[in-house]
Amino acid sequence: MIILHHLNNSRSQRILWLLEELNLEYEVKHYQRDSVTNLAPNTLTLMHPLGKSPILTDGEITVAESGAIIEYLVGTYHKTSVGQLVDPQRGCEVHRQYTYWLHFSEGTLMPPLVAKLVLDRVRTNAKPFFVKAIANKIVDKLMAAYYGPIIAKNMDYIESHLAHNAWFAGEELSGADIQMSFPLEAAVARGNGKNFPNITNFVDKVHARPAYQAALEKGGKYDYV
Ligand SMILES: N[C@@H](CCC(=O)N[C@@H](CS)C(=O)NCC(=O)O)C(=O)O
Repeated sequence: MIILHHLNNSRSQRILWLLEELNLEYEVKHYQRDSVTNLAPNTLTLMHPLGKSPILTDGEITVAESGAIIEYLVGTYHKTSVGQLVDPQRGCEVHRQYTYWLHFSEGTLMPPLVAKLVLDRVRTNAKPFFVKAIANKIVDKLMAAYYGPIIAKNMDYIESHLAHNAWFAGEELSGADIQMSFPLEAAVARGNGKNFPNITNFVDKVHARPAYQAALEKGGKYDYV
């Protein structure tokens, strides 16, 4: 039996979506973030030493890392599934695009977004007021000189890719779209969609899919829809 170890409001939501697109039978084990630290509970480390979600178990097999989980599920179950998701075959441009975006999501797009999230928290939580003033100045400098331009460049790049492609690997839905969905829906939910109509359209298209809606029901409250 496939079990998804699912943390609320997390990257794990996209694995639920994939499980639904593949029409697989699975169980969800729910974990709640700490209300103060936002971290995962220690019980997740029983499944994998790093205790980060998503983690998938399939009988004796344990897989961590969203990209690895997507490759595992598509590689193991695509042949027998009845969904619309494609499994691009090696050696063609669609596969190269699939691999590129599968890695781009966590390798290039997420790190500066996570850094921004952490810096925003520093800004919010710095106390007392004179420390806050200094913290704000440092955060502003880091954002202006480094993370801000990187995030803008990444978003522009994605926006122009989606101007010419229905989905990330071309004309059909693939695991690359599953992997790209989380950072893009988080960006749109935080109000960054207005400058990126193609990204907004992608997120809307994802949210309209019956499999995505089914995944939402299984996952519980999710802040990025
Ligand atoms: N690159 C990993 C990142 C995993 C990750 O950082 N997950 C977050 C949820 S979005 C998490 O578990 N955070 C809670 C914590 O770090 O305690 C993946 O794509 O699976």
